[in-house]
Amino acid sequence: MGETTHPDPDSTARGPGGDGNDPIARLNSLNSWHSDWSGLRVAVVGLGVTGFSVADTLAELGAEVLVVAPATGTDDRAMILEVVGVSVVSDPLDSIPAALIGFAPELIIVSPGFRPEHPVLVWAGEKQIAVWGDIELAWRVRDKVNPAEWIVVTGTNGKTTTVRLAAHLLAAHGVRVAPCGNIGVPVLDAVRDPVGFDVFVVELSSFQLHAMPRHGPGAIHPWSSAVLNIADDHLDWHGSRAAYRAAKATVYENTKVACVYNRADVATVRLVEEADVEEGARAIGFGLDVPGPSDVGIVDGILCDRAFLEERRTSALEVTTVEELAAHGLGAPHTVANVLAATALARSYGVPVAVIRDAVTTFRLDEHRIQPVAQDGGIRWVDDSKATNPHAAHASLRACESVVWIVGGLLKGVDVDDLVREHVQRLRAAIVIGVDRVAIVEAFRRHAPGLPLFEVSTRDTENVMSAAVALAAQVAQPGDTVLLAPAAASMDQFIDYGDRGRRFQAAVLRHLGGEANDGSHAPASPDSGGGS
Ligand code: UMA
Repeated sequence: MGETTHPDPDSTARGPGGDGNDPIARLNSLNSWHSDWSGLRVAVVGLGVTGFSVADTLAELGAEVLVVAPATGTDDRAMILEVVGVSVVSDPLDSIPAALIGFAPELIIVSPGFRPEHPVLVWAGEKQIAVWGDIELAWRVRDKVNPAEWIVVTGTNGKTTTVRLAAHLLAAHGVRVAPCGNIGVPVLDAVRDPVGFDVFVVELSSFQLHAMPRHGPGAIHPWSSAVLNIADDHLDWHGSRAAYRAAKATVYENTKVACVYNRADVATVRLVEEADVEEGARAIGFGLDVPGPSDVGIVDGILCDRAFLEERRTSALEVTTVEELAAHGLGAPHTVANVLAATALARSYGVPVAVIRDAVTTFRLDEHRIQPVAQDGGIRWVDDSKATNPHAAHASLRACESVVWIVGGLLKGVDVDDLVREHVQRLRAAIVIGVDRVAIVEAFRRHAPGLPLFEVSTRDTENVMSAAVALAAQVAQPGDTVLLAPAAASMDQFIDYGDRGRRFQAAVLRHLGGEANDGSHAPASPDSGGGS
């Protein structure tokens, strides 16, 4: 995926644009908004946020577009696209839709959620049809208004915070900046914004990175790039840890100015060392420890830049203090690390430290990211629904002393054993939700056999959180934190992590307002790993 390959002679019988030219050459020539995209037959697979932006863009470019996606039904997206001349075929995509075969696409653009072994992508490989992701298309057409520089960010955790922070710091310096990508705003929407931007700060997921080529006209050349950390996540999608890491590595390729890595995470150091970058690009380390030359870090509670100054061998620039960050809700260690990474990215684009010092005081963290919900009777209720993998849950558990932990969801092939073992001492009780409960309950059975353990077995989205909150309220004691940090994805029972967090918050507020629980829970029996 992500590379242009030789099209099947049958599937290109009509030839690109009907003129019989070499299809590879034509795709390679499509490296500008102003290239000739007319008549190019493109199939767009998936019609979520990404598929819509891709199909709409291609229609505007004059391509012939077919969208294939499951259950487009009453979706407004399909109706809007049909108005602009896009054909939309609703199909479960368990096999190859006849409409797709008949369309004989010259190019397929796939949404990030589709796994490489999806039948449509396997078929494309067999037919040697080129497959791109939306990021590749966005890069090629980035010059619609004016070609913004790209600052790209990936990592297992902290991406969205760091992207928003970096954009906030750049904006404070008067840079016209758009945060986009996996953050929820397709890059193509930013590219087509008539205002035009100087910089895009692009959050890239491992799915998007997997689809990106490292060389050729579709390969991005970022101004700066960052990998914040690498821990196990999405292993079911990628098939292996090595494949997940390899996808993340793509982010550093062809960087022009600064490759930002995490000194505390050796995997990110290795990725920088292995990257092919442009002449003059520098490696910049960030971390909570004392910075060396070419690093940002902390000395005696002061965040320092020792990277972007001439005299970096002998001196450092003071950015802000940990105390100041804590006063503005940014004091958790992983958030400080995100501030340092965002600082490095902003400094690479010339934002002065004085601007950064002021700007961090006006930044607010996203909802559902270690968000305090309520405090009542000495018990804190905290929503970290954004903790969708063990690495993120570890960061929030470590910030609490005594925890009633609401955990579970869709594990995505990731092991929670180490996480449970590491935090068992700080747990008052655990409440396990979601479809993948067995692996979690077994981890508790192994590492915390005496811990009060409850399972919420209801599959009813409306009741999961009220049941979990009612159980937590029964066991929590003054001084405890009731922490929703699922270490798992939300899509088994909720629309997304935001939905999961909102339902948790609503259940907490309802409970504290005195509503009774609905009784759809049960303590785990000894057989299912339950404690007392
Ligand atoms: N679909 C299928 N079969 C599949 C996969 C998807 O039918 O095998 C369907 C989906 O039901 C959906 C459509 O195809 O109707 C497109 O789905 P998609 O999953 O590719 O999602 P988009 O709506 O296009 O959103 C994507 C990102 N989603 C994923 O990567 C799963 C969004 O990231 C991103 O904000 C958006 O593009 C814009 O770039 C979300 C996410 O969960 C927040 N990302 C993961 C993460 O951060 O861990 C990677």
